[in-house]
Amino acid sequence: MNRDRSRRKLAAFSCMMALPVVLFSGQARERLISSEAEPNILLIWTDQQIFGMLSCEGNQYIETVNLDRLAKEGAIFQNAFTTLPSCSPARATIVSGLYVHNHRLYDNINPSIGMEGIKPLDGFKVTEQYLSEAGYAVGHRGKWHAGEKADWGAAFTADEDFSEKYAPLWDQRYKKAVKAQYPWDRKTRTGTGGYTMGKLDLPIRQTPSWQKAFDNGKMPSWAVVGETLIPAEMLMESGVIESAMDFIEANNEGPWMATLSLSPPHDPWNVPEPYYSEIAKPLMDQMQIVGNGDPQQQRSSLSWRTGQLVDDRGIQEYMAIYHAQVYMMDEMIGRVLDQLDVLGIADNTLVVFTSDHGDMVGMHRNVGKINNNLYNRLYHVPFLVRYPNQVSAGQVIDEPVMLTDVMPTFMDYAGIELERAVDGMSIRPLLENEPVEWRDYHLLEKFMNTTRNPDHSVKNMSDFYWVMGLEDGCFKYLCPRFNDKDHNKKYSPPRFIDLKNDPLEEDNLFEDPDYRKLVEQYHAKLQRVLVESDFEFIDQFPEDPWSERSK
Ligand SMILES: [Ca+2]
Repeated sequence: MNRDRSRRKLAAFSCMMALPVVLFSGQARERLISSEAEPNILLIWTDQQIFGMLSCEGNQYIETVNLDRLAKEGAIFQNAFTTLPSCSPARATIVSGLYVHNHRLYDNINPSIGMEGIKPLDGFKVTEQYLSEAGYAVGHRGKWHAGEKADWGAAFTADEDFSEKYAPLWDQRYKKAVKAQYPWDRKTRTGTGGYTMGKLDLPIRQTPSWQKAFDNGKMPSWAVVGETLIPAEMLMESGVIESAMDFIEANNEGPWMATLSLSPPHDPWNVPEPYYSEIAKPLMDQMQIVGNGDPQQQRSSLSWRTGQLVDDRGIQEYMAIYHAQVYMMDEMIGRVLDQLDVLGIADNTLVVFTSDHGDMVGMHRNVGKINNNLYNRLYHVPFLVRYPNQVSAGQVIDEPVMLTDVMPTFMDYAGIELERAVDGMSIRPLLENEPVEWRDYHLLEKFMNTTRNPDHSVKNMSDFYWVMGLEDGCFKYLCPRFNDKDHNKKYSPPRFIDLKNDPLEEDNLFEDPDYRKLVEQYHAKLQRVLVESDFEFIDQFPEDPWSERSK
């Protein structure tokens, strides 16, 4: 691939301490007012996919030819981050353009504790609603996980468009068929032939290390690794793909927006044949476990404790299956990209590929995403953009973008004016090499033990705590709110990491006197970013990074 690195004249990640990065000063953007027709918009997201899994991102183990094609014909972003590594908060950010602390869906939806999805209150609007009102046909296929479709009126028309559930209609048909074909014992969750039913009721023949750990009885129900017996064409993802293709064909006249929401490489980690034998199995011997994080730092984290239940081979098995899932998704996504070509609409379709957040993929022997140290691996996601009509091919873009930027970018290209300011910025100037003042950091967020009252205030303040952070590719600072519960302090201490010299984030420099000045600077900058973005708990933000905090 011939990537044009020279176009980015100023490094986005100027290691900070710096003033806000001004890439170029303020020429007008008349050129961006285009007479082109509104583009179709295809948003593709997988669930829990880290940056670096695609071959265009440097992965040596698998060839992801379809997504590589997007990068080759468009732009690849090297520094795209989610702001919070959980499904519902991240997805609400994608569709709203807001930081989690502003859309306030702090954690995964859980109505039983009052954690409800985003709602169209107080002028709060999402991408799909704006586009629908502007005359777009809007279809969402697969898991949404950010709220209830009924709350959003006519923005989504078909029953399976926009639901809390994964893909309701397909899901019912699918589960019925699976249960008929693979009877299993409810109590032991195993079936004849030794398969396990994972969280999604998939019959999965686990790999040897995972079966052994499962038999020991301590494994969380989501932690399943192996080969599914369901053929690829019967997987739910195939249903999502087919349904999206039907939607695109039916609305070929355009403009339309389709969201293709795919679950893998999420747990339960499994692939059917031929992916298991041809991709996953040969990779198991090759997978390298990186990082040997201090157990003291790791033991509060479920993903580390889960990793302790299997041997090294088990970690390799999980990493290999994760790769095979990415490979399988690439093939499925390729069908939709091919359809755009067949229909002759690829040039006028803006395609964005990303993921809601990352996964530890074996780093420090962690399995999954639940780690209190908030490693970059949980935040750094793939981000590809292709729009042949207006975005030149083969670009590699280093500026730090966040999932907050997706929504304002779509609005920019669709020519829609926002009714209310959002935290994200349109990446269009980056894509079209136009002057723009750009940020030089990622904001990192995490909220724990939080539920909301109907007025959106936080319940149970004594258990509630947050971690806010900044990273800029050089250093990373995590600042937790302490409260009177000791365990919070123990679980999520402040962290200061030298990312250039310690990419595995093993050495916490927060207490190191040599870094005192830098910590102060990052602390001040984080405070400024939070003030500017109306952080509602700013009164809990410590004046001094090292002070004891109990508010
Ligand atoms: Ca997720």
